[in-house]
Amino acid sequence: MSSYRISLIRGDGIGPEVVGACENVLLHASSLAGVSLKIVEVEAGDGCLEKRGEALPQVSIDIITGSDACLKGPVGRSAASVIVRLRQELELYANVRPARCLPGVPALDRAADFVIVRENTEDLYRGMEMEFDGGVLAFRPITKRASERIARFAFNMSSSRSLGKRVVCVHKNNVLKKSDGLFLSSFYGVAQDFPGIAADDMLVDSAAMNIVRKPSQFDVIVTTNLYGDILSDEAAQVVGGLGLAPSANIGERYAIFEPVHGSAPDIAGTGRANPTATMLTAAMMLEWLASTRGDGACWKAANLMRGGVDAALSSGARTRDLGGNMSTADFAADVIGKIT
Ligand code: GGG
Repeated sequence: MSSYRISLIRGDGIGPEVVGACENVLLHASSLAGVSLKIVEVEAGDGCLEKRGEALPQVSIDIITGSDACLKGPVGRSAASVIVRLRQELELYANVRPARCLPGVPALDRAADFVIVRENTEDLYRGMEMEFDGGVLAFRPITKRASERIARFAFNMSSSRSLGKRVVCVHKNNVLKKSDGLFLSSFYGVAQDFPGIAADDMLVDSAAMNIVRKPSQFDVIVTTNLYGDILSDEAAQVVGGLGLAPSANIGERYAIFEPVHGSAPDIAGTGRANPTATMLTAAMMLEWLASTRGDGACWKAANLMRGGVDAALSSGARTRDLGGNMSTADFAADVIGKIT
């Protein structure tokens, strides 16, 4: 039986509920597939800040880097001190956010099936802001190295997918001539190495419109950090909502998996949160373990998790965000019942 250490950040707000529900499904599917997971708790986020005076203590980073993968729930007001810092410190340069329809869940376009690949280490998210002349200056670093690295990741992702074989670079180079100009020219440079994949580009405002107008035209979108953050919420809504949207932060050595949604403090503790996004996120984690470790049992566990979610949704199981009345825990129990 293969065995992995999974570091687990439960997060704030609805985090502990969705992560707890997901954990039960993850452990069930993994043990059926012959994968043993040792869960190691990691303190991070608003609760940790209150208790220890820092949102991300060094000991938490050490546990994450000492584990095989990290599963993270949403963090509240300290998100920048936790996930944005982890992305930069661990060089988790690719943020992968798939938008895929799920059985029986209404979507704007059922043919939509695309992935947003967001550069995760640069842009305004470097947090380089300073007071200046009674106002504020914000710096937006964009480098050739990071732009080429994320473009290569996006082309490789497109070549691994069965659909589309098209990568669209999203930018705003008609206004941000130097920064987005460099991102775009780096993209077309890398495109030369992938002659079998169509390379195209789109202004970010036009992309925002086209994701709603005709999402099925997209296979892989590659973009900078802030545009990717915004467009991925829009993409999630196109295929059913934020309660269903998973994501992965991938680097050369480490990877952290988290739902796209935030900590939703308004519904925390009510049992109303949809744990599907976290479950699909855990399935992405198992797939990453499968591909980086060459472990077929992890593929099996990932497929069991996805199959359980699909079967539960197909049979009409629904949390409140999707018009049903199931609680977070009841939905998880339903998914577990479907995994045999
Ligand atoms: N709108 C969804 C949400 O609140 N996501 C959490 C978030 O903003 N995380 C920071 C990030 O993804 O960069």
